[in-house]
Amino acid sequence: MAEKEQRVAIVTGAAQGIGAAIAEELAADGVKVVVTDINATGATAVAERIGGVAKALDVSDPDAVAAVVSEVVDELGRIDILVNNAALVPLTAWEDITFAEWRRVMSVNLDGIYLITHAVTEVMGRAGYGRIVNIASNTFVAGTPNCAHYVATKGASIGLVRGLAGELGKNGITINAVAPGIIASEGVLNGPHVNGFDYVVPMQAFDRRGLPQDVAPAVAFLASEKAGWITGQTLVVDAGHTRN
Ligand code: NAD
Ligand code: 4PL
Repeated sequence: MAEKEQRVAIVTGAAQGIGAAIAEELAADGVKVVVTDINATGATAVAERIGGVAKALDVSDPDAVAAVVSEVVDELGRIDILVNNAALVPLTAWEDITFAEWRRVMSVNLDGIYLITHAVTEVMGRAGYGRIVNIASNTFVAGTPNCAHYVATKGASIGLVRGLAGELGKNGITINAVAPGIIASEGVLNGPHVNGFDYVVPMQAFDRRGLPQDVAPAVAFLASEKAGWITGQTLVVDAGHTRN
């Protein structure tokens, strides 16, 4: 990577919550952030706040992913960082996980990661440099109930990190996962997972709810120049809720 040129990041699902905090943290580090989300209005608001670029993007749509990645290359010339953050965060008992519900979650949380990672690694491979961070979840460590499909996708995102690190390393690309515990994002605060704090906070080392801003610095570190000797790893960011 040439020195002093502004790095470019794509963050998916960055209109709110953890993704927005990651976009903000990367921008504070001097990175040009492409704020992508299926919610175009929300993405635009975040991009305006942080001096980034907004792109409407449903990560489960193959044509849309291809179009956005090629637009970013045309407009900004490079992609140094990809943060795979977009996900559905459901709370659904196993008996209610129909095949349609299973596929809905797989298509965003897993197919979405495949599609954009496959497109972006081609660009990064040509440059001989890249940083990829998958936002997993400590539900894969804790075995959190009533979201088995979600937990399966988060385990798979860690599996992809482990399975891909060796191949990507040949092209100067690192790929790691960050696994947060329960976080007071807009999605969690406005949904059924909000009840989880009563159970989880007492298991944490720190007696308060985790915030999106508690997760973002770990992501920014793994996306930085300084993390060049770290790949294939998972960093759990959950106030000590789980310990592995
Ligand atoms: P959130 O629901 O607040 O925000 C998710 C964002 O993703 C939204 O802006 C939404 O519009 C977007 N999105 C949904 N479907 C999309 C699609 N098909 N294409 C593009 N964007 C899409 O979620 P959050 O709590 O901030 O979670 C962000 C990430 O962190 C997810 O990967 C989630 O699994 C992970 N995570 C969250 C928690 C938590 O407790 N909040 C804990 C661990 C991991
Ligand atoms: C511990 O990833 O890690 C609720 C919702 N509780 O999405 C998560 C915990 C949730 C989590 C998660």
